[in-house]
Amino acid sequence: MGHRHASRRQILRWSMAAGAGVLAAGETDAAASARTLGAPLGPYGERSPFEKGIRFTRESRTPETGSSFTPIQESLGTITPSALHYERHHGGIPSIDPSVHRLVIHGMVERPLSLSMADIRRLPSVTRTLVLECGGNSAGEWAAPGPDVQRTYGMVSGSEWTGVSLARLLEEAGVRPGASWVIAEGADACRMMRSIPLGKARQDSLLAYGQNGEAMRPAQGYPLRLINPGWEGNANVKWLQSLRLTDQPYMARDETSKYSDLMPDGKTRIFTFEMEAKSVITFPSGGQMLPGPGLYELTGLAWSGQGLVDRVEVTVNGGETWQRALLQEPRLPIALTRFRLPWRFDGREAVIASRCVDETGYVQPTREALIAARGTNSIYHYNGIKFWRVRGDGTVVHVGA
Ligand SMILES: Nc1nc2c(c(=O)[nH]1)N[C@H]1C(S)=C(S)[C@@H](COP(=O)(O)O)O[C@H]1N2
Ligand SMILES: [Mo]
Repeated sequence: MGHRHASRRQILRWSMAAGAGVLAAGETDAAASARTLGAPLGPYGERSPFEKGIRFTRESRTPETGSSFTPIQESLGTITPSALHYERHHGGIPSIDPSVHRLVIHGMVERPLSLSMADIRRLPSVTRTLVLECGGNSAGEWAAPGPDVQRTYGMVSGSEWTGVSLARLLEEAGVRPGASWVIAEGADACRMMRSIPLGKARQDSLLAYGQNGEAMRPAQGYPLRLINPGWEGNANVKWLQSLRLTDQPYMARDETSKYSDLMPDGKTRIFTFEMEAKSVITFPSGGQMLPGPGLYELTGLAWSGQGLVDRVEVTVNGGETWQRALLQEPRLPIALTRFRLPWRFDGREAVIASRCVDETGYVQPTREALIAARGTNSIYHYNGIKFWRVRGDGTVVHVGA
């Protein structure tokens, strides 16, 4: 699996040959026009009006319940701007005043607690950069590969979360012997609930109030949400108002009829919390267009709910051979990991894909392997390899189109 990386100088030489990057007569005059006085300062930042990337919102029966997808085809680096974080709500976004919000910790505990946001913010804080992915991300791929990366793989985002360790609060409350589950409940209209094994809660669960350097956005769970690193989005209960210690799971809607997988033998897999390794090429990807032959940087995102991305392998010949992509450092466990590979498009059709291998040795499967293992009844937990076809004219479509 030998691989060579084109040097920066080679890339420059290539783009120069194609006519890009060459200073044209008159260009220096154009730069001078920027000397006129610019816009005044503002109290809260906006992006450039030239930037157009937006979330795609899937039609649903009511506008309050639904999903939106991050434009990962335009993402740079590994952090998703809060304004473009994907959203998934089952009962709309509640408006919660943090000065009256409380979190209760009760059930099988020695000392039930009722905490204000001020109480929570006084505790020692923890900050972690993590990926969050809906268990239903890429659901459509089970039936047929979809046309673009935003709608097929866009229910994934990366943020820096700040909050307090749940383990610490559980110590404070004193877990009674025999307790083995924590039932988390949201304050939204549907009172979304999930049962979390006590082991996870004691290991690395966070009660987050910060996202990307400021208070988290209302859509992400303001003022408080549960973050279970590496676990399907649904287990990260937003607008968190209650944690109840029990000796059995609640068997809530979202852990029985939803976010479970009906297997070929008619049995259902439930409580499959951990998201397995996954990756996708975001450039070039479906719907994009390469202006012509030449050297490009092929890039995408990889992640694993089980820890670090160990490597990402890329094929440009439909899976015949694979080569290692460069991984952006620092790599963080359970976080979006950017991969890059210089690639020369020679004007002939190329079928490209990426596959992620995580630190446990788990290899992202092909769609065929996934279907062979899980059948075709599944909706959730799709992490198959995604192939794009770069046509000779530079247009990019999904394989299957
Ligand atoms: N209270 C509450 N928590 C919730 C949900 C919800 O509807 N209500 N949706 C869940 C689902 S299905 C996902 S994928 C994530 C989405 O988080 P995000 O909207 O911040 O991306 O939140 C989870 N937590
Ligand atoms: Mo979800």
